[in-house]
Amino acid sequence: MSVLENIKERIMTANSILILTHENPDGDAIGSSLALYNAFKKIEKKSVVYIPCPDKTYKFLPGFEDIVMGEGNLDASEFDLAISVDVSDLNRLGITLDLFEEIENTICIDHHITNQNFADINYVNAVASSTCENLMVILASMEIAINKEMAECLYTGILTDTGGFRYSCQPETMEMVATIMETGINTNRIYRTIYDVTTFNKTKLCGRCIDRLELLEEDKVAFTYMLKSDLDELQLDESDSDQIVYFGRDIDTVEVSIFAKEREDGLYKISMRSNDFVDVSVIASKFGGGGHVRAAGCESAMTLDQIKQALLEEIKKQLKQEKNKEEQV
Ligand SMILES: [Mn+2]
Repeated sequence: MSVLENIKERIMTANSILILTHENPDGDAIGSSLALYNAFKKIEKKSVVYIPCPDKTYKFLPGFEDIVMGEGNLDASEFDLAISVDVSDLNRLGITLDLFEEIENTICIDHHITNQNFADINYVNAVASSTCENLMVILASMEIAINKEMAECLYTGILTDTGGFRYSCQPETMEMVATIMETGINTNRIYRTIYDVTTFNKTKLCGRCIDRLELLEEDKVAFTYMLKSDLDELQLDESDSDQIVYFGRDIDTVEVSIFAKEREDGLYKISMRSNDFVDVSVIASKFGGGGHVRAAGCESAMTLDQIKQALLEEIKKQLKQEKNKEEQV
C-alpha cells in the first residue's frame, strides 16, 4: 500500500483524531492544523486541534475558536489517531509530546528536510513550500474537495511559509494557489491581515528603533536596539518587535542588520539578519547562540556598546574575507 493510501485508510478507520503541531506555531503550523480540522468537519470525522499557545494573528481562520489551548487537559485515551503537522522532530511538539507518544496510531505530515520520520506513517516532501502544500496532495488523494474554510487555512500556510510568495515557490505551489483561489476566498484580505495590519503603538515602537538606527563599517552594518522601558511605555510584548530587524537589513548598502532587545532580566537578546554573504549563524554561535545562514540570534550580558563592538569584530572578519575574494576575481 502506498503512503497516501495508508494515510487515507488510517484516517477513514479512526474514530477520534488529535491534531498537533510545533511550539511557537507559525502560519503554516496553524494553517495546516485548521485545514485538516475543517476537512474532517466536512467528512464528519471527529477531531480536536490542540495548540497550547497559538499566535492570535491567525484568529481570523475558520476553526481557530475551537482550538484547545493552554494546558489542554486532554486524555490520550479519547483518541485513536494522532496527526502531527509541520513538525520536524518529536521535541518540537513541546508539551504536547506526551499525548502524541501515548496515542497508538500516528501520522506525520511535514516538509522539513531534517524530518526524523518519527511517526508510524510519514508523509514528508521537502521540495514543497509548506506543510499546507503537502496537505493538499493528501486531501486530493482522499477525494476531499477544498471548501472555503479549508482554502483560507491552506492559503495562509503557503503564503507565510513562502514569505508572501518571495521564496520556496515551485510551479506546483502556484498551481495549488490557483485551486485555492477558485473557491472564491478573499486572498487580499488575508494578505493584508497577516502582513500589513499593525497597531498604533507597534508603529510608534518602530519609530523609536528607527530613530536609534546607525550604520557602521562603511554603511554595511546596521545597528539598533529596544529598551525594556519602550515596551512598558507602549504596553507591548517582545513579540511585537519581530519585524524591526528588517528595517536595517533592507537598506541598500547594508549586509548585516543587528537588533538588540533588552529583556526583563537585563540581558540583551540579539537578532541578526544578513543579505548576501555574511553567515550570521557563525557569529551567533561564537556568543552561545545559533540559527541559520541569513537569520540568527544570541543572548548577551554585556552593555549595548560592548555588544556592538564584539559583534562588529566578528562581522569585520567576514566582510574582509569577502573583499579579498572580490579582489582575487
Ligand atoms: Mn512549514
